[in-house]
Amino acid sequence: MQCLKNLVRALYKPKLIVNEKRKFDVLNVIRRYQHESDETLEEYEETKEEKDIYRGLLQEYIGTSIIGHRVFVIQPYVKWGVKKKRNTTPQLQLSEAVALINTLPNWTVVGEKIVPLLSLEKKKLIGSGALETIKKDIANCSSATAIFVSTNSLKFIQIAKLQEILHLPIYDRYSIVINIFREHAKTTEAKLQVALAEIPYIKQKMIDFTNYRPVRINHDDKVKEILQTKEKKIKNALKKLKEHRNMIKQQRQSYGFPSIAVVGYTNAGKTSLIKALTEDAALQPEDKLFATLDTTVHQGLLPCKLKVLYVDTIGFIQDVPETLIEPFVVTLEDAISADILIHVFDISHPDAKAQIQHVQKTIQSMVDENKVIINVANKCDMLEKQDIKEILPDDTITVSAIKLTGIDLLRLKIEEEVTKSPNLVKTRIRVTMGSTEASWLYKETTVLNVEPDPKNPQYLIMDVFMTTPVFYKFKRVFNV
Ligand SMILES: Nc1nc2c(ncn2[C@@H]2O[C@H](COP(=O)(O)OP(=O)(O)OP(=O)(O)O)[C@@H](O)[C@H]2O)c(=O)[nH]1
Ligand SMILES: [Mg+2]
Repeated sequence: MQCLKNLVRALYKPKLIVNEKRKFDVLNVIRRYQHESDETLEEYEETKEEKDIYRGLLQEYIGTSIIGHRVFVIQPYVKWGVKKKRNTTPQLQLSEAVALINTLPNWTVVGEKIVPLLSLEKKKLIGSGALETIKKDIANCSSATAIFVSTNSLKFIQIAKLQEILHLPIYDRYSIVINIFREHAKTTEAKLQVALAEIPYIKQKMIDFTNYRPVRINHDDKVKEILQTKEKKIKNALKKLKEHRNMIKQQRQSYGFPSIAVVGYTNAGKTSLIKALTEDAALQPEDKLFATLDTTVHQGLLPCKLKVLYVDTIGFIQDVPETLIEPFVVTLEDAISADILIHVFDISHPDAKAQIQHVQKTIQSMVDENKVIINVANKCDMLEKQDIKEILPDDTITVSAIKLTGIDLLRLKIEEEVTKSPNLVKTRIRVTMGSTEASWLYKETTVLNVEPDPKNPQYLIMDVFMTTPVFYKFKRVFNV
């Protein structure tokens, strides 16, 4: 991925000497970046017939979350062989499956079962004996209305067979996560991304269905065409949003804020950490998976008075097909092109190791190897000191975003990394007191310290931070 180190990042001045006009402009840029999707809403057109047909497809293949369900959760796992997961346990996977269901309003878990399998490919997925037991378990639990098989994505034939035997609607991780996304998508961009993630699932299920019952193919060309067209329209609408976002991004960079993207597993505390770092009371962390779907930007101040932007991002999760997260990856890649990454993880989570590894593996392919990544172990307030164990990656900073433990240390670490950037100039400049040079430096750079020149009090010695392009601009403008 393109490294952005060579991009212009002009620095900003300290709080005491903020230029009011510019302050307004900068805040405006940030605000627009945060709400860009709403402002540039260009809904694609759809006829009533197209909408109705699509709604029917959604209902048929993904199901709806509105009325809620009483769910029996089945956690299958591969007992041995290459497909066996080695960095987690079926029990931990089941806990995540239950958390996914609990994230949906009006959905509750009424029963759960871990099922060992030899493979996830069988037509019925689960052997007849185990299915009989599950049938009894379901009958014994208080009136389940749906079954969640917590595996990546089931084939249509598997869904059909399980449905036939268990007489309840079947959901897989893809369809559950889509329902959560739909529930949490607030901006147009997030809504479009969710819609784009639905289509491959519906298409795949339609193909599976055709293969399953070749004689009864009833997916006419019209339905296929509607899906194709919808996909194209969504992609176009997203492209327009992306162009707009790029424009905002360039504006943001021309204001010269170093940016720090906060990434991590869902529910690790990304939003809480940004809230702690920026003291932005408006941020609302939630105990939900995928509470944040949109990339938002928040301004913070480092101890040296340098302003930085923290970028909040969508969380990662294991065991979901790539097509599900693909529409979000574009935005994520955009976000993590920030100058620095913070990888935050929930150190108190029993599955922390697998979660850390999953995030590391995913971001590895998105960033270049020189990217500075600060590892942050969050929720240390939930653990005894001696429990903070050997799973921590090197140089991890341990914090509690809620209790604010370690936050000052983290700010210093961020400052250390940001100021190391080859694109930043920290220098001492001697200017005449009250001169245009002095005002220019106040306006265009971060002034760290000012004192009268001991040799000649008519002069000021200014310690300033600025980006290389701003430094050259200063030289050019004042011919020094
Ligand atoms: N005890 C404790 N809880 C925390 C801490 N940080 C965050 N939490 C809680 O963890 C939950 C998730 O926090 P968020 O900040 O929303 O997590 P996130 O990573 O942004 O989650 P998504 O946006 O859903 O991916 C919330 O209930 C927070 O209150 C912490 O340091 N200690
Ligand atoms: Mg969040």
